Amino acid sequence: MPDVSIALATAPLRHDWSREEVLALFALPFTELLHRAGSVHRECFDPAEIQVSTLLSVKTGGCPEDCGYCPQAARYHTGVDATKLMETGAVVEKARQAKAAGASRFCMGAAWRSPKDRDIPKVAAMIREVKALGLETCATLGMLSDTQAHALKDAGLDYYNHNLDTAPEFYGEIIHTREFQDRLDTLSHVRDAGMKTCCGGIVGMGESREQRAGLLQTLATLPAHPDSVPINRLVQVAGTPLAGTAELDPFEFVRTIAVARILMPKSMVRLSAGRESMSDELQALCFAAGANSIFYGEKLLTTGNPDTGRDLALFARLGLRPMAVRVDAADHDHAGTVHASITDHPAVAA
Ligand code: SAM
Ligand code: DTB
Ligand code: SF4
Repeated sequence: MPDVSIALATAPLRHDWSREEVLALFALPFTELLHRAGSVHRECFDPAEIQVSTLLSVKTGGCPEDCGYCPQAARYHTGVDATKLMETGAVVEKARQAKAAGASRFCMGAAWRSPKDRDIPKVAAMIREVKALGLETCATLGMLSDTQAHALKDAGLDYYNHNLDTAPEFYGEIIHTREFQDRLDTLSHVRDAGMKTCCGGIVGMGESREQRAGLLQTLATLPAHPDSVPINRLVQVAGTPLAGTAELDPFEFVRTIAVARILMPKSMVRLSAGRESMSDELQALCFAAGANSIFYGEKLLTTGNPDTGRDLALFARLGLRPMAVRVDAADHDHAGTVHASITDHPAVAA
């Protein structure tokens, strides 16, 4: 196994990928693409390690936005009831359970267009207490102002998730209540505040390969590669405009993961929403293509995820193990691995 810290210091990062280059990667013979992605993966990471994050919806439903995929938009009849922001104590208890189950990062999600300033102290209290458990903290709360981003950073927030969701030229077919540029602005506030970015998108929304390439090209040409890149496969929820969309070819999904890995070698590429309906074999192909992170726990925000027993059994069958908390970031100083709590999780140590 290569010395990860040396490999991280030497592997080149590019921020100038052209659409043609990205499409040429997509067009490679499948096995050649996997070989290249697997080689890049090995240069930067131990391919047997998977970063494990657990999600909690701290404020569910009732969202004023119109994202065509989302069960939490108030305007669609999806059966998701709107709730208030959870109490801090209840969130911390969920975080404790996630840690005990083997997660190293805890991500708190809210169905907001953007947080109100009065919400920030409440979310800050959650972040402080979750971090005090020894977990990495992540939040996804919608658009952030510069001041809000700094307040969350001061509370100890490590990562902020804000997705581009799709290519700039397809975006207007999916979301009408905020602009693509608004997303770029939030990401810039997050970076300027000194937090790590978690930014990816959704595939299987009826976009073309060119548009999948456009999403990845945009991610890989941001001022800094996102530290985590969630690749979600659309979870089709009855009542949303995208329910009934033709399923994406699973091999095309694997290609998307592989191209993301090649373009952003040092980022955590997360096999995100959509795993519940994937076979173990498809997930294994995604890991072989360079995915090295998952959401872990029975629920995403409002929809299902594989139960932890299935994931731990899959890890065991594939010889994978959870990654320890890392001091890392795609374009930041790579200080190597800080071994924390979970590599020896009893369920996978054998
Ligand atoms: N409201 C905030 C926002 O939109 O940024 C945070 C929560 S929102 C649910 C986070 C992300 O979840 C979205 O950007 C989208 O990428 C993903 N997502 C939502 N519904 C999904 C679905 N049905 N299938 C796949 N991904 C989904
Ligand atoms: C991300 O890219 N995917 C996660 C997380 N970031 C917040 C959310 C997936 C949500 C899937 C639909 C649901 O469970 O409501
Ligand atoms: Fe609201 Fe976020 Fe869902 Fe869009 S993705 S409707 S902003 S919760």
